[in-house]
Amino acid sequence: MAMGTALVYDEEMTKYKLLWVDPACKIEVPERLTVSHEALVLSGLAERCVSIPVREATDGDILLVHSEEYLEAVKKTPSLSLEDLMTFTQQYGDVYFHPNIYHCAKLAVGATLQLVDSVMMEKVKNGMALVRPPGHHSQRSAANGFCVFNNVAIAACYAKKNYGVKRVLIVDWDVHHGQGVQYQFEDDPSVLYFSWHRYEHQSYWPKLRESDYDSVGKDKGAGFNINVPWNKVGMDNSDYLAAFFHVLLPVAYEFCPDLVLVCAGFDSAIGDPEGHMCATPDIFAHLTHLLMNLAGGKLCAVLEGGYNLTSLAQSVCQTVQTLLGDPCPPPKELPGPCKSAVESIHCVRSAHKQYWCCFSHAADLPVSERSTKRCKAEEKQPTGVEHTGGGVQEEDEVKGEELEVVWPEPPLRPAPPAHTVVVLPGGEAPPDGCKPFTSQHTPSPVILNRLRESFSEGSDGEDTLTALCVLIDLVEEMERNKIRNGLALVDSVSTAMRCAVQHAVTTSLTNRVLLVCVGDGVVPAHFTHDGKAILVQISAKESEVQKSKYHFPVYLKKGCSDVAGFMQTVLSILLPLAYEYNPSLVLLALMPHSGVFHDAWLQLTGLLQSLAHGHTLVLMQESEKVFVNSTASALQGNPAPSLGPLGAPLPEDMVSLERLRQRMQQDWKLLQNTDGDMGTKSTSDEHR
Ligand code: FKS
Ligand code: ZN
Repeated sequence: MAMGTALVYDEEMTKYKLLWVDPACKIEVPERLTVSHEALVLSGLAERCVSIPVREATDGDILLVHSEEYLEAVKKTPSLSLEDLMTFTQQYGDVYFHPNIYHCAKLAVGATLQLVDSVMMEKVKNGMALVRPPGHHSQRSAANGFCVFNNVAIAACYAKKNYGVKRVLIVDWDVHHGQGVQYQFEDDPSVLYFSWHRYEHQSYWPKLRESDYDSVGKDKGAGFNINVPWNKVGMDNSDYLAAFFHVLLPVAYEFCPDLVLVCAGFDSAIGDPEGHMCATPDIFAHLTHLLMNLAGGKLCAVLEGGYNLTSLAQSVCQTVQTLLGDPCPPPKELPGPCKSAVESIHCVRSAHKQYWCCFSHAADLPVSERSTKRCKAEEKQPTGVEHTGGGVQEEDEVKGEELEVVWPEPPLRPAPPAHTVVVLPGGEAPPDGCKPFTSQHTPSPVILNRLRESFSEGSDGEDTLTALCVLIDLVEEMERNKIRNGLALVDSVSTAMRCAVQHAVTTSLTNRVLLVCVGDGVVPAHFTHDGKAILVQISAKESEVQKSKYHFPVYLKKGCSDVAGFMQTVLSILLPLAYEYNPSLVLLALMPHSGVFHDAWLQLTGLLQSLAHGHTLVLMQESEKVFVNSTASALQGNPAPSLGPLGAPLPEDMVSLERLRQRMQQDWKLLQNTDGDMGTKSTSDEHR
């Protein structure tokens, strides 16, 4: 399995800048790259990466996306006079040229392709390229929005051509719409493009009609272009996560990419003078992590925008640190998506329901909404707007100085000294990279007594007790951050789980336990009454009734053996719930004969690692031994294998999941994906 994280960077790409006065371009400065790189060096992250040299892209590389005429025109720019550079620049929107930009643009493409090569040849697992100029606005024959060549679009074509990659997912989390990427792959079903962007009903740059949610792609590519327009500024961590849980991730898993490319712009983070959004830099740890189990972990992040140098540098570090495998910082205070975000998410899901099984039961838009949206846009926008989006004059900034936004520095993300330990029945060798856990502490008499009372019935009482003491010690070592993950093979999952959760909720260190049970079996639900634990059980047992707002019995007709239904549950119910709950410990139980598809279980295990500082204790029944090695590998951060393109979940499962989601969304706001009163409310311009 490929290991390591690539970092592709060359200082040469700082050697061009704006040579004249242009308010639209003054934010795109060389320091964007130097501060990002310096932050990686100072934090010690750079030296943990595999440093990969850049190269110049060849004409052949560039021609994968751009026209010969355009390439020839850009080739001439190094020898133009200042005046001629200005004139050349004027034919495009919001971009500037410099005598050295052609060289840098070739390096930016080349850096991106070097990254793709390293990942595809399995020299590394994943990586990031820090580049200038950015790429996602540039088009076949046009520079636009600081972009000269479309780095990521070229990379997608290159990977298809050179490595036989069948499906590429491009995730554009930059705050601007990468219309250049959209145009390139509009009719191409082999490249799925997802972009969220500040839109404000088409009043924000590049002000394009085709950036709205109803541009879904054309011809064979219909359904493979996904736009999430943000119609208000101030979108925050909840809004971004909701878009991932309810739009991107279900589609991405259904699509099943062989490679994930990220247009990693950080102008979508707080403090950015362009984006005016409120998501904090640590959210990029989560966005990154949530993508890291797709495509067998093959993920290439390529810098696009980001203009607040502090926010940019922090966000770059969060991204790289996650690629390296350090535990994610728990995201605090997730109040759920704002009304406007829910409305956008609802619109996208409904526009795409005919293309993706995961949306087949998404609510339709009210008829009124479909038409008003279009009217709003058409009133504002006279016909004949240029495709490049550069034709419309920007309103001058009349506000004067921007208010300074402050936010706390992202927390450190220390990795515990031991990564993953195992408790196996006598004599079994631990899986690769895992230490056997040896109990060092004897529980206090109080705890021992409690254990005796609750667990030592039956003939092998003392043996059970000893085994449970080991488990308790393991939980405590995890709480003390001495150990990140544990895996225990036990003779009764139910008992072990009851014991571990009881201990965890009665010690002062752990205040919230997320219990995830895969398969049928009796599970202790009484811990969920006061919210100290939350229980999600995915099973084929219909009878379960919900006992509290902390109890989620998920019934699937074929139980966990239906991969599509299982993943739908994980992505759109379990993850949003888990993020909102923000557990300090995750207990993941594999019940006997759960029937869960091996790789789907590994996906679940991998995905849950972004919670609770990466602390997961997996309990499995001895009969499920075949899962030990692969589960240990997933706990160690190795990407889970791809599931293959997912089919449709059973319609009756979709209906019951939707019913559960609706019932719980009052208590759990991150479960919201449908605007109940869309089209019936009049004006509320507040963000919340
Ligand atoms: C000034 C208007 C500036 C141009 C915005 C370009 C954004 C570029 C970017 C990229 F990633 F390409 F760098 N309008 N008020 O951030 O999307
Ligand atoms: Zn941007």
